[in-house]
Amino acid sequence: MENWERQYQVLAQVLTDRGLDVDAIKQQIKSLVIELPSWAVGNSGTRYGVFRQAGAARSIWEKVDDCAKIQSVLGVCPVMASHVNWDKTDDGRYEPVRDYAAQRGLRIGTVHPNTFLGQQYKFGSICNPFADVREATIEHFVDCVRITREFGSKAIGIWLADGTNYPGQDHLRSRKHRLFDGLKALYDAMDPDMTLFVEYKFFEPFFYTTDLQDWGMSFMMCSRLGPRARVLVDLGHHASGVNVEHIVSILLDENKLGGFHLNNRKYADDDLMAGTINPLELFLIFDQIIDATFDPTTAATARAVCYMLDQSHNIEGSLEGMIQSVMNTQTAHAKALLVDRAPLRAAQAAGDVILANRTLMEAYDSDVQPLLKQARVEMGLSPDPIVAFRESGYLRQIAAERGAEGLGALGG
Ligand code: RM4
Ligand code: MN
Ligand code: MN
Repeated sequence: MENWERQYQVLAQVLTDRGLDVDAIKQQIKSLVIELPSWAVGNSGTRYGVFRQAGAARSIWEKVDDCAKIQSVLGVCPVMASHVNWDKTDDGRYEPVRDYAAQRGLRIGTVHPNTFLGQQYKFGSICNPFADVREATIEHFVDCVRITREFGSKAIGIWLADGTNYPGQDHLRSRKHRLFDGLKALYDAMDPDMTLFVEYKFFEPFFYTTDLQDWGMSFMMCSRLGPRARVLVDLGHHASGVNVEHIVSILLDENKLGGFHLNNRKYADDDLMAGTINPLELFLIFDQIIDATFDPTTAATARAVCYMLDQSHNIEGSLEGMIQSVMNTQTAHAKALLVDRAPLRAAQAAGDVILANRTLMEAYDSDVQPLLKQARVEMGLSPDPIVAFRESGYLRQIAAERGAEGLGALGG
């Protein structure tokens, strides 16, 4: 028996003694699906440069292959999120991508329109002062609805790069009206069973104003659009010190939380691996979500939350970076499943600050790795997906097939 198996048995007994249903917890671990972003495989970089990776995906087919490989070691990522401009065939088609993904055991998840690559977007897309740019953007939106259908997906995730750089550059209230009109055009073009995720970000690529700058703006737009519009929280899109789990709790309570772009930040939109810089924050976010699953007024929203990675792997291998991020997310989720909620509520109601905080932190301090390993083994997987990935020799194989340019010390 492996060491972790013994640890699992002890943990399972402790949890059972506490009145928790260990099988139900494992079931929740197994069913937390995380979408893999097609745009995170392959080479990515910063504005200063790109460190090339051996065997980096060169085509949409290779991106699908890489996501399928990641899924084969994780088992909870059968979905690839898409950025429309980068995920089509050379002749501009999407169905072959969907079909190829299906052959590899993947479906296409959230479809992301692109309103930031193009000369026309200098002053924004739907908030642009020029009507022709706004109209062309709406045409792109309508096309994205068609693409979403062709992909067999039911979700569109919109992030707008719209903003201004200088005071006085544009009329801010007019931009707000243009923003709503553009989003409404997209919302109205969607099929009745499609959901729109509206993402916000406080700055970048513009620096004076950003039209969808915070959760309040996103929430306001979604509320006015209707029930199929929900807020998407990208963990890297807040200023330092912002309490993201508090935002999450409010959005859950309003039944307006749609999904996440998982990553981690130290300073700005750093797109680092999820759970690396601030694992406590990720745990506290999941704590809010799990807590909401026990409340009948928020349970459906909490259960329907869509999780995606949105990262940029600059120095770590992109495939290992994605695997590690999913594992870190699973760790935070599993810890949140262990929170002893009845004593926590009792301590809160009694104003016992110390006991309340201790009760929450007890879950955070628990070692959930044996539980995660057991859940993976029950799914027919290796207990450690990074080890399984390394042992598979996949990096060596793609480096040989696709070219070994830039192969580093850890290249496979
Ligand atoms: C943005 C935002 C979007 C992503 C683009 C590439 O900062 O996070 O979700 O699609 O970057
Ligand atoms: Mn994002
Ligand atoms: Mn971002």
